[in-house]
Order: sequence, then structure tokens, then C-alpha cells
Amino acid sequence: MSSSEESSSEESSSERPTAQPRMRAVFQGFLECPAVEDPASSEADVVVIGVPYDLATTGRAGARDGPNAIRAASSHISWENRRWPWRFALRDRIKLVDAGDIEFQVGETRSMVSALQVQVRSVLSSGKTLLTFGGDHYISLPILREHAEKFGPISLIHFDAHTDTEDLEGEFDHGSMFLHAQREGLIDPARSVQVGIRTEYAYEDYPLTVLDTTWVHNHSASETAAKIVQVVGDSPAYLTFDIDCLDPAFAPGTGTPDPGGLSTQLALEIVRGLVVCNIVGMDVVEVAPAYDHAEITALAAASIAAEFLCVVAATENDLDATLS
Ligand SMILES: [Mn+2]
Repeated sequence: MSSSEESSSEESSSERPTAQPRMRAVFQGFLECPAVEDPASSEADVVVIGVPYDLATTGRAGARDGPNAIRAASSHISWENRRWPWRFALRDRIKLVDAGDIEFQVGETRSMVSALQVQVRSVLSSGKTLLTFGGDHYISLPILREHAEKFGPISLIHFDAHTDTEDLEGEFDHGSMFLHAQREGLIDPARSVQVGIRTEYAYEDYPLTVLDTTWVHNHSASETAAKIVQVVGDSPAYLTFDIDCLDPAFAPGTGTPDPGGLSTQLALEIVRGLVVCNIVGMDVVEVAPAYDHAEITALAAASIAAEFLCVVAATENDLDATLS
């Protein structure tokens, strides 16, 4: 039988099929992008890495399983060539690779910090942009160190229910790393903004701009995006999204949920409005699949990360085109 006959669609279903099937690799990169071992020497524009670390959680642990849950959930949205509402194909503009997860000594936070910083430094020095999946939110601190080393004190665009600026004794806590980031001079507080906050923080003389949940719900998505852009300006900005910024109805699978948050739709629309920002790094953190249902949380995280990539790839003209 010739090969053209083997692949004939008119083959009767009662005959035993002979055409070789196409197999999908077991390791699945984010949005089904290729997996690479050495991202720095790859031809990528954006490199995905996972940090399966959750020893800095104060509530429920489990975010160590976040990276693979986000990768798996991304298969539900990877079929879109031109992701709605954008009018361009992401893969035409951004070469994406997935370098897998950081390995470190079990139970040793310093080992994770060191491995993560070396990997981030390597990716940044090769001129590529990093998209990291947590892990708990503490991982943003070592990542910020390497970004500040390259870009200077950078703007933080931080989506979260919590400000993560608690003044605590230990360093390794997912509720205090943005205070450490200020003390280490990694971020420029005057050009940083926290969005969706709905828990206590040091209200008086607080140095960062806070758009709390009530503010966000009393303004439109485009007004919120415009306010973020106004604070950040054109300075290099690091985008970090704690999935607990979303209401637990939209993101139950997380360690420290707090009711009254943003919907996935509202968050996506706000992120979409950040096209003019100079985004130099991104992460999505705190997805804990053990508390998730039907991949709601992991899929929200994957969608937000995909939106980050579109925003990095897009121009203002693309944003206008989405309105037509
Ligand atoms: Mn949080």
C-alpha cells in the first residue's frame, strides 16, 4: 500500500488503521512552546521558567505544583492563532521557549535563591525576557535582584490582594519581599503601583501607589490601566501577578485567598491596557493546584500570562485595532 493510500481519509473505519500517529511530547512547554535546556543560547525572545518552591508560604502550601499546572492548563488556550481580541499572531512576533523548572536542594531556600538568580542572570544577559511561574511570591525577590542589576531600580506593577510589604523578622516570607525589595534598592517606590489590594498594610506615608480593590471596582479597566501607566511612565517595569488578586470565585486554588477580589475578565482587561509600558520581566505566582477545581485557577493564570505576552508583543496600534 502506498503512503498516500495509508493516509486516505476515505479509509473505512472497519479496517485496521495503519497510518503512523503524531505523538505529543510528555513534557509540555507553556502554550505548547518548545522545551529547551539552555535558554540563553536559544533563539528565544521570551523564556519561561518554573520555580517549584513554596517554603515561604504563611497559609496553605502547594504552590510548588503551580508551574506544571499552568503549563497543562495553557493547552486549553494554545489553539488560538490570534488570541482574542488581538489581531496579530503571538508566534509571529515572539519566539517563546520553556526552560523547565529550577532545581534546588530540597528544604534549602538559599539553594533555590542562588539557582534562580544564576538562571535569571543568564537569561537576562543574553538579552531575553523572562516569564516565571511560581511557586510562592517570595521568588519575585531574587528575580528582582537580577533585573535591578541590569536595569537599575525598576518600577513594580504588582497585582495582589496583599501588598507583601510586612515588616517581619525573617527574610524568607512571601508577605514581606517587596519591603526587602525597597530596602535593597531594587524598585523605585515612586514609580511602583499595587493593584487589587484588600488587606491591611502600613497606610501612613506608604511609599508605593495603591489602587485597592474598591478603587479598581469604582473605575473602568481602561481608567485603571491609565492610572498604572501614569505612575510607571516609561521606566523599565516588572509585572508580577499573585493569582490571589482574583476573587476566590475565580481563583480558589491558592494559599492565602481573600474574598472580594477582581474577576478574571477585569484583570485581563486591565493588563491589556498596559501596552505602552516598558515591561522587562514578568511572573505569575501562588497557583496551588491542590485547592483548585476544574483548573479554574491554573487556567486563569495561564490566560493572564498569555495576555502578558500579547502586551509585550503589541503596539498601541494593535490596541486600537481591538476596538474595531
Ligand atoms: Mn497575595
